[in-house]
Amino acid sequence: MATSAECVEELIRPFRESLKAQGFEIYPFKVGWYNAVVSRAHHLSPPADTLALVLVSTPSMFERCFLPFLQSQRCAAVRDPIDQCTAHTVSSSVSLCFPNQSVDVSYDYEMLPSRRPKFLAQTAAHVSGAAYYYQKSDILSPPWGDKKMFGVCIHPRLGGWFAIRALLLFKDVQVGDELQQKDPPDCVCSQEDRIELLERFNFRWQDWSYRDIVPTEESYSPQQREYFLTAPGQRGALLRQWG
Ligand code: GSH
Repeated sequence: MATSAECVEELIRPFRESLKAQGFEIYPFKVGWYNAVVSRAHHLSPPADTLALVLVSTPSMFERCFLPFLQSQRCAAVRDPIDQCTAHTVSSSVSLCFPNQSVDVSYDYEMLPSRRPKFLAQTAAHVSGAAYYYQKSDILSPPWGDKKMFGVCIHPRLGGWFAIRALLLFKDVQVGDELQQKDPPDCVCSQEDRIELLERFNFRWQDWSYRDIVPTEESYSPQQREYFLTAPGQRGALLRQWG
């Protein structure tokens, strides 16, 4: 099925709204935009015009979706509760909103047999316009010599207070030229700020200061901070303490 940009928006609107109410955002893009910037080994296999969506969790996901999900599990010990909550939410919304579409979902926590991630989350976020992926190559004279520096995505409204959760491929939906690629907002524009961002992310990521490199509309609540600052093995005990 060939689809125009308005049709894409129409097609995904109910899904966008359902996920927004649960603290997630979606951003559409075409497989070809992603494949143009990754090595062949990371290529997604559908044709270039295939519709894809990247899913990100916003700060309110924790209160709107995760805590209610835990309640619904009636205290059953859930392994990987964050991942399970995301998978449960996405698969329910996909079946509800796209009952007749073939939608292939890859999650951020899934690996291929080669141990490669199923998709490069930060690249998907960048090409979709969701969040700018700042890398060492964005610095004109990097002060770190040959040192490997990991890149990081910054969202224009959420800074670093979000997470990239999934990639959805709509194998039967081909999009025409009406869907135009837009650069993500370049919210960390100066060289000094980009250097500061990569240094905070690579040398002090645990203090989370990289997340506040730009002013944000929302950030994680104290309860959510406590949860994510607790080692995954200790989170069960924390949840029991919260009752
Ligand atoms: N696999 C565990 C679970 O499913 O509960 C851990 C999940 C987890 O803590 N994921 C991190 C996360 O959501 C990495 S994406 N962090 C939120 C953040 O860093 O903003």
